[in-house]
This record gives sequence, C-alpha cells and structure tokens, in this order.
Amino acid sequence: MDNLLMYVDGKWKASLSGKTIEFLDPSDQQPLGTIPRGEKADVDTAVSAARKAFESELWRTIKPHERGYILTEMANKIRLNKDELANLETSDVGKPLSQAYSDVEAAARYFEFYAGAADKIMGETIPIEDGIIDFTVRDPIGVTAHIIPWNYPIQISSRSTAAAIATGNTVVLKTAEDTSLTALKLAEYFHETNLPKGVFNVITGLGHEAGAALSTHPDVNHITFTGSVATGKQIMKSAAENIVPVTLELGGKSPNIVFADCNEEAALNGVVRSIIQNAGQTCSAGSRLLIEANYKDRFLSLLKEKFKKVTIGPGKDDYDLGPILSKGQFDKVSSFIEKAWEEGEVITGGERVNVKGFEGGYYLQPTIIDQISHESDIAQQEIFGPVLSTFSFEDEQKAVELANGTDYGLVTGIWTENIGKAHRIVDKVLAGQLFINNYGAGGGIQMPFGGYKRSGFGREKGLIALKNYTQLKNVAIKYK
Ligand code: TXE
Repeated sequence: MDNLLMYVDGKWKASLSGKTIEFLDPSDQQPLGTIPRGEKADVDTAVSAARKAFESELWRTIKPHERGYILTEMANKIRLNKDELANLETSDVGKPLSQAYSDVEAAARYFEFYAGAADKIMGETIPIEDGIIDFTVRDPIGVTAHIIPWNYPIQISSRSTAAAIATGNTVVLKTAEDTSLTALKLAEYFHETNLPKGVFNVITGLGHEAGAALSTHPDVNHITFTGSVATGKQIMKSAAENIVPVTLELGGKSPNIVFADCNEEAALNGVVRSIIQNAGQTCSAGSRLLIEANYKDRFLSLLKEKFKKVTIGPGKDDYDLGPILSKGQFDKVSSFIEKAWEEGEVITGGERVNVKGFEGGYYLQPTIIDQISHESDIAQQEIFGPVLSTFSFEDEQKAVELANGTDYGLVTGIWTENIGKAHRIVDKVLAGQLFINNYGAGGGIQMPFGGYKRSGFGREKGLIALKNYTQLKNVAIKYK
C-alpha cells in the first residue's frame, strides 16, 4: 500500500484536513494505496505558492534556455525510469504494459519537444509608419491550472505542464482521484532539478472538491481541462466568472470511414486498434465504424474474426485488452450494451470476462454493435469502453453526413486508396484531427490536437499549444 502525499511549494504534504482517498488496482479492484483528499484550503496554499513563484525574481529572470534545460532533464529522468513509470501507469489505469511504455515515451517526448521550444517564443515586428517601431512580446500568462483525467495520466500531465513551464508560467496540477501515481513521480523528478520551488505543484483530491476549488480560484490565470463534457461546462462557467481562458479537450465519438477500395488488412487493424487501445477509454477512440454499403458484410465478418482473437487479461501481462478502470465506468459501458441487445444486434462480444486470479477486475469482451439507429444514445454518446457501433453509407455525401452526425468532432479516420476521395472527405468533415490510411500517426506529439463542436476548443500538443500559455503585448516606439 502506497500512502502518497501531494507536492506543494517544493514540499510533500498531507491534506490539511488529514483526510485521504483510497485508490484501487483496476486489474483486480484491490486497494493500492491512498492519496490526500485535498480541499479548498490545500488548493489555496498551492495557488499562492504558484503565484509567489511566478512573481519571484528567480523565475522571472531565468533564461529561457535554462527553463528548456530543466525540461530536458525531465525527459531524461522519465526515460531512465521508464520501467518503473510504465509499471505504475499499468497498475493505476489497468492498461497493457506495452501501451504504458508508449505513454511514458510520449511523456518524455513532450518534455523534450517543449524544452526545445523554450527559447524560441518570439514576437513579431509590425509595419506602422515611418518613425515608429512596433513589436509584440509573448509574456507568460501566470498561474496555470491543469485538471487531468484518469485515462492517460502521465501523457496528459506532461503535455500541458511542459508547455506551460517552457513559456515561463507556474503550474498547479490536479490529478484524477483514481490515478495519481505517475503525476506525483513527475513532481519527484522536478524536485531533483533546479526548478524553483512553487513552480510545479500537484494537488490530489476529488473533482467537486479540489478540482472545483482550483477551477474557481480567482488567482488562476488559465485552465487546461481534459475530461467529460459535463465537467467541461462547469469549468467554463467558473472561468467565465474570473474571465480566464480555458483549453478544453472533451472527448468524442470518432468515426472510421471505410471504403471498399481500402487496403483491407490495414483498415481492419486500424479499426481494431483504435477501439481496443486502453480498453476504449480514449478520447479519440474510433468508436463508430462507417462502411461503404456494398462492402459491409465482408468487412464486418473479417472484423468479427479479429475481435475474437483479441486477448484479454491484466495489463501487467500485456494482453491486448486490459480491464475497465472502475465499477462506475463498467456500469456505464454495460448500460449501453444492454440497450444494444434491445435496440439492435450485438454481433460479437458484449459479455464480462472472468479472468482467473483477477476476478474483481472489470474485463469486457471487445464488442461490435450493429443494426442500431444513428440517432440512438449508443451512436451519439461517448461509451468509453471497447464497444464499436457500425453503420453503412451508399456514397461520399452520406459518409460525411454520418461522420458529422454527432455533437462531437475530435478525430476521423478515412480508409481508401483513392487519395482524391479522401481529400474530398477531409474538406467536409468537422473534426480536429483527420487520419488517412492510419489512425493516430503513432501519437504525433508535434501535431495540434483538439476538437470541433462539443469536443472542446483550443489545441493541445505541437507548437500551437504554446499560445495557450502566453499573452501578447504590443509595444510601439516613436523614434522620430
Ligand atoms: O470525468 P470528469 P469522469 C469522459 C468519459 C467518461 C466520463 C466520466 O466518457 O466515461 O467522461 O469520467 C475532475 N470541477 N471522459 O467522471 O468528471 C476530476 O476529478 C473541476 C473523457 O472521470 O470530467 C478529474 O480530475 N474538476 C475524457 C477530471 O475532472 C472536476 C477523459 C475529469 O473528470 C470537477 C476522462 C469539477 N466540478 C473522462 N468534477 C477525455 N476527454 O479523454 C470532476 N473534476
């Protein structure tokens, strides 16, 4: 049992109330340890430490490349400790170990990528008139809040905090209550670098307590949130109260559009991977399959065979499909499957799997649902499990209509050997990321990531994310 502490102002702390929360190992639902149940008073301490650090001479005058150097050290430490981190991520989230290793490498890449950007945050010169020099400066924005979900803790904790620190801000990160292990490891590594105390703080606790206290805090200057639409709305409301910008990444109902002229094996594997990765608990999961009508029977029967071959078991043994995080998430996924039995057909999967020695874990067969209406909740709402809903289309226009036919707009996969057709779809699909003949491009930390419509706004990843953490100052000098 690990009894963890929070990291505030360079020190390890219990919650001021002394309260804790137990967290479980998804592989068998046995207790793994406790985290402090941080509340408003703890958040206040963390925000004021972050404010003090932001205004300190030390942080204000640190050279940009020195910030980059600290972030490079973080990347190195993450890689040196990759075995420990991957194992922690697997025991916290339940995901297959090889996927946890990829997440750890992605975390290292975020630090490395934004380390390189730290001394390249530049303004512009703007022509006004003779005798005036006009230029812009990108200033850090201040104390930044990062509210993290449980599905990719190390990756998501790294991507926004690295960008925020590269640009000279300070950070208060709130972990998801189920999964704090690797974010607290990041704090441990930062502690070993020259990062001034108070620049990086980690608060643990419940969403409606610590999370709400952080997102409503009047001294926070920017909020980055990844999670549900419902919580995203609340966060936007509190940001409105304080007039602070938010970056919201709120999940999706992303389609794979498969044409009969696709590279069949690549499309099949892409579709399977996009829905079973992290047991479907991925914002960008390919949870809707849109198949060209005359190809549907063949593609579905091949897909069914692939689904049947998916191995299921605890993440540490690196089966293809690990457990669902928790009872709450499992119940949510199961309720959609129950509806599917009533409203349509479950053509493969749909049952809980009993894994010997891990009977407490919520393992679920990868599931394909067919013959449901595209208007149904199953087709419209984020299920967040290894559950794929299938539909067919006669022509490109119908494919686009279906692809755009939900409130979300995060990712779309297009599978065809006809590049002209793929581009016609790209032109019309409302989604933040499109992939042609692949799904994910290996994670692509350099690519802007974020959604259209209710999938949120603002972009994470890539150089564009640096804009979230800077504000623009324009300076005009009259010299004649
Ligand atoms: O999300 P929440 P939950 C979706 C997915 C999942 C559903 C519910 O469909 O089934 O959301 O998951 C913190 N003020 N996604 O309940 O509540 C919370 O502590 C401030 C998609 O876990 O959005 C956690 O740190 N913070 C998604 C974080 O918000 C609050 C990833 C996310 O929790 C808060 C996760 C409040 N009032 C879930 N309430 C994606 N986009 O990948 C909660 N939190």
